[in-house]
Amino acid sequence: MAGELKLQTPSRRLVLISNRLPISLSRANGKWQITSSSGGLVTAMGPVLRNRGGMWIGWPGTVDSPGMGRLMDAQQEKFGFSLAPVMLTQEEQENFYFGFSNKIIWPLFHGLQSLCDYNPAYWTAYEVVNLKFAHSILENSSSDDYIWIHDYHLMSSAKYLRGLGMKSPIGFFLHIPFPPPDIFHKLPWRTQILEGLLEFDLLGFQTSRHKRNFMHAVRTMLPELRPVGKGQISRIPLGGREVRVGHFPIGIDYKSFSINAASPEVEHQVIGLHDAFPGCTKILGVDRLDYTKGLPYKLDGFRNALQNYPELRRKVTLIQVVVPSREDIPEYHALKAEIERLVGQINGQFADPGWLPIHYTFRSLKRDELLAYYRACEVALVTPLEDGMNLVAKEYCACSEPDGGVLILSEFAGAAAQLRGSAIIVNPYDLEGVAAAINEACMMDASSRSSRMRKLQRVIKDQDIFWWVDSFLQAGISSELEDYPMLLQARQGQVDDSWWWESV
Ligand code: ADQ
Repeated sequence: MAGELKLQTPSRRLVLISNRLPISLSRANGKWQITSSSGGLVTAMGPVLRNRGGMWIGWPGTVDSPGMGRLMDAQQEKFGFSLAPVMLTQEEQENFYFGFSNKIIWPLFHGLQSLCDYNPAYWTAYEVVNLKFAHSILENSSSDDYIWIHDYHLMSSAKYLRGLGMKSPIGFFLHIPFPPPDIFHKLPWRTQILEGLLEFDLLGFQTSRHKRNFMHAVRTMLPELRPVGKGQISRIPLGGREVRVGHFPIGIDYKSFSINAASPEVEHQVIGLHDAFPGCTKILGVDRLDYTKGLPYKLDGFRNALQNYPELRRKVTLIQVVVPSREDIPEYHALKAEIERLVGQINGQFADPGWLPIHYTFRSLKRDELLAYYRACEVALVTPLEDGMNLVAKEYCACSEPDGGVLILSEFAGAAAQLRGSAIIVNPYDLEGVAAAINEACMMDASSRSSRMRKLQRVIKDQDIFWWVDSFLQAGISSELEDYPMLLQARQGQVDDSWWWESV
């Protein structure tokens, strides 16, 4: 079946749909301000779509719409692909985005059920907005395009696209975990969500664990269906069609990270960081402000390391960067306050003249600055409580010095499935275990460090973002990488994507 599709449509245009466009608009003093959006999806897909051409459909971050069309057109040349805004009202944003997406699906799918607020108004808004997106996709695409919808905000969109008559194949990738059935079953709208997902032609998950959870939900809730296949791709026959279900671990643009991290501009900042923390092993944490990232546990684990291994005192510094995110949600304010309380407490408990245990930063970093942190820090501490993948872990390895940093990684990050052989794997809730891992990382000899890091880099380099896109599209429309010359060029380093990190 996939082969037939390839013959019919060898190089379809890619139409990518996500809740947010890769830029955010806001208005200050009557003037539009345009900034690039942050987050894993933008980092991953920006270069891909730019290299390949096509369209990105999503919300532009504002409810204000006069002149929007002109603004989008003006950005097109800069981006190398077109942007189509889906306008949402303030109320839709409240109930669909802050409500259903971020107060129900986000915590539930990360296994944090106690944080869910099952307000029925949120579900109504979710459906209304998914229908709105379906209309926009239909208006902005043709039957030759490959429609690739991203993430948990848009799980009902295929259902509405089918209702509006769309026949083309539609792919969907879930960037966050899919939970086990006992957690998924808590969702009052579980049947609608599951049936909505089965309207896509290809469903992609980050890991085999998340895929297995989904298949388990299908088997328990829809026992009449008979899925086949247990490998990377399973198939669910459904009347006259089938849904393919696979796991596709998202990668990074390895080459771009490793080349840029070794550039003179970054090197200059790396020297500055080494000078700023003389004689200290620098342990890096970079996390979006989010309760799934496990920041309070991480800080407690670090405190335990200083308590249990006194020889680490004055010899290590935790550089913790927290990137502002979802600041309009009250839980995130409380989390920020909790993090700052813990940082103050630990610094108060252990600081000595000339040594501060935790160097805490709460802001978005410029790209060079982020790369310099990745490059300069001898250890990375990545301990989410649950995470679809976690790109920071991969970016850290790509930027690491050739003689190697050490990655400490939560077993609940999707990245652990690929990196467990050479990272130090921890249970983020196990504070003694995290402390022991910090000690192990700081004490590791140079040859183990570099051999582990070389292995990590090999996996991340082989399974990079282009490999990921290619794997997904091959499964979706059976296209070869050669069908997409720009992708090939990007892999060969012929396309410059440094633009991506600059504010536009
Ligand atoms: P996130 O949870 O947003 O996304 P994550 O994997 O943690 O993504 O990556 C964060 C991204 O933000 C990284 O690419 C990083 O470079 C970038 N970033 C970090 N600091 C920044 C800064 N100061 N300014 C701008 N950007 C910064 C979701 C899922 C993840 C999954 C990704 C991709 O929750 O599990 O890995 O999608 O699928």
